[in-house]
Amino acid sequence: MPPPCDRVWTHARIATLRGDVPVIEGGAVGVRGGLICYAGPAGDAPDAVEVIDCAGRWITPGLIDCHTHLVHGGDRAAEFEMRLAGASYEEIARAGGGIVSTMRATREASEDALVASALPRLDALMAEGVTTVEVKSGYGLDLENEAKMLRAARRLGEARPVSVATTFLGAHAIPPEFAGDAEGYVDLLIERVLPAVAPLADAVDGFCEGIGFSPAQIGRLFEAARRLGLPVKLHAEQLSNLHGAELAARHGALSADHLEHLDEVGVAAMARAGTVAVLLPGAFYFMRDSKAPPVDALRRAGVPVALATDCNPGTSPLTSLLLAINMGATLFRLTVEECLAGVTREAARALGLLDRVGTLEVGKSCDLAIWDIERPAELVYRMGYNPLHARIWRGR
Ligand code: DI6
Ligand code: FE
Repeated sequence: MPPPCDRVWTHARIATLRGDVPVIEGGAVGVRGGLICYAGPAGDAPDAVEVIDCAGRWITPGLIDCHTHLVHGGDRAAEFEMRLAGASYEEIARAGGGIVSTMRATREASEDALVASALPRLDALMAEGVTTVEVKSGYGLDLENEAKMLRAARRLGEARPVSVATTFLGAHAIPPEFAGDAEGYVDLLIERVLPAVAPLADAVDGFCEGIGFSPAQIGRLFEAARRLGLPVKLHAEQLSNLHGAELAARHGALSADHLEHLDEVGVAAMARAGTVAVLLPGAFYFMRDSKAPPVDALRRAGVPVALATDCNPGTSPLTSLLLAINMGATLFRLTVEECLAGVTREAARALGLLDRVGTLEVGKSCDLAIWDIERPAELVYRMGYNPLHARIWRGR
């Protein structure tokens, strides 16, 4: 007899997201010490101290939002109005708005204020079953304020029952004090900021774009990150094709994100390196983009595809991962299976956390979303409707 579980959820339909047994009808999930100790047919489930009858509901892994900028000061509603009146994102950025306007608001905010303003956004994600969220810095753009953002991000995980992965995005924009001297700013990041914030960051990211950083600058940053043992990821090919995805793949990146302008060479490089394509349909929608990422080419090459909100004040003020997957299906033509895998298994892979979360398998964290649905397609199909019945993080 196996030792009893702390708790078993039974009479459930289970989308395990495992390749071999994707769905278990009449299934059960058991937890012991916060980890899954059973996922299989209800009839064979071990005894448990507490048994919860799911009455036929679906259980999926807890959702994972693998690309967010949840922590930031202020908002950009006024810029949104300027864009409605015809200004472009790049025009606004070049005129001192854009990322730099959020930088000012973020520098002015205390760490406590950053935590307080991010919590409602986090709560909205969690209300839809999110159990792991990635949070980037990138609106501080100096040592003091990047560290403040990363500390605020880590504190979100103390304030709520959710796992937080932090990413250092110092190379998000060139701060005004380095105007015209991107190289000097990258030197500062490499020599001072990155070594100091490394203990607060789980990965390093950059914005490789005409209005951001060149591939050569990102390459220097990535070398420094890897010397410190930090994995890398990249905002690549969002507005133009600078071959950032290839660069990221060459550095063994966990993911390359956005990818609207990705070409076949970039796809092949990502496939070889096992770099996840993180697609961000909220930004595509909000920016009224017309060029969708090359989903067919990614599929053909076997590149894993994840989906995320990109929650940020400028290009994707989106706090619904369910709406993100609806957009992934409608705007990018992903299948229901791809959408669900994109916010569970592949999102875990994009964070380097697949050994701990993302599928329902013995030994992984017992992070569950329990849904009032008849079939998984409902999670993707509805817009602005939340069928979450219960959310379990580490077994409770
Ligand atoms: N790409 C994005 O979509 C966000 N950052 C990035 O590099 C936009 C961030 C912002 O406009 O505040
Ligand atoms: Fe982003």
